[in-house]
Formats: sequence, C-alpha cells, structure tokens
Amino acid sequence: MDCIFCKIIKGEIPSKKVYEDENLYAFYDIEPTAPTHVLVVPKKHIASILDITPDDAPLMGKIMLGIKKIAKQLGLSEDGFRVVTNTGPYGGQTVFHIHFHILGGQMLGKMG
Ligand code: D5M
Repeated sequence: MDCIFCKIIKGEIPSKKVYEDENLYAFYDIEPTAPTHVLVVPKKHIASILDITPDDAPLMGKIMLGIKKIAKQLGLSEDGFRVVTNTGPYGGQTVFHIHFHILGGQMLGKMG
C-alpha cells in the first residue's frame, strides 16, 4: 500500500521516533505548528475517523492511553496540550492514515 505513514512505521522512510509499542508508533511532525508537535498513529492502516469500525474500539482506547503516556514522556502533562485529528478535506487531512497530533509547549490559540 502506498501510504507514507505505513512506510514510516515499517522504517522504510526515516522518522524521529518518540514512542513505539505493538499497536502504536509516534514521531515528530516534519512541519511542526507548535514547539512540541508529535503524531501518534496506529500501526493498523485506518484511513480516517470515518473508517473506524466497532472492532477498532479497543485500539482507539489504546491510542488514548498511549497519548497520555507519550504526553507525560514529552513533559507536557503539567501545562497541558492539545490532541487533534483532522478528517477529510474540510478538516484539512493530508495523510490518509489516521493520526493524532499532540501539540504543546506553548499556550495555544482557539481553534476555528
Ligand atoms: O497531518 C499530516 C501531518 O503529517 C502534517 O502535519 C505533516 C506530517 N508529515 C507528513 N509527512 C511526514 C513525514 N515524512 N514525517 C513526519 N511528519 C510528516 P494532516 O492532519 O493529515 O494534515
């Protein structure tokens, strides 16, 4: 499959890895929009939120627990951070492998 995040997970494209376990891979965003900007992706290829099935519910929980662990690892848990999943064209999604942006390291503005 021609998916850039699948290639990153497999190590075929280099990335700055932050965290990995059997289900998740996290790495620094190549185009950061905050002082700390990390992407958390499931190793399973799911294109977007619209493609999640009921079978993926346990995985979604593991992603949230992973985000908590990674945010702590990055030193973001005290001041807080933002988690964003862009979906489809209006959401600004550019990579169609579901991913969760962790944004932190400064006071973030309101979203619109
Ligand atoms: O977010 C897709 C994000 O993926 C965007 O912020 C850039 C980032 N990106 C794209 N290619 C790479 C590589 N090779 N390494 C790290 N980060 C990357 P979206 O929500 O789909 O717009």
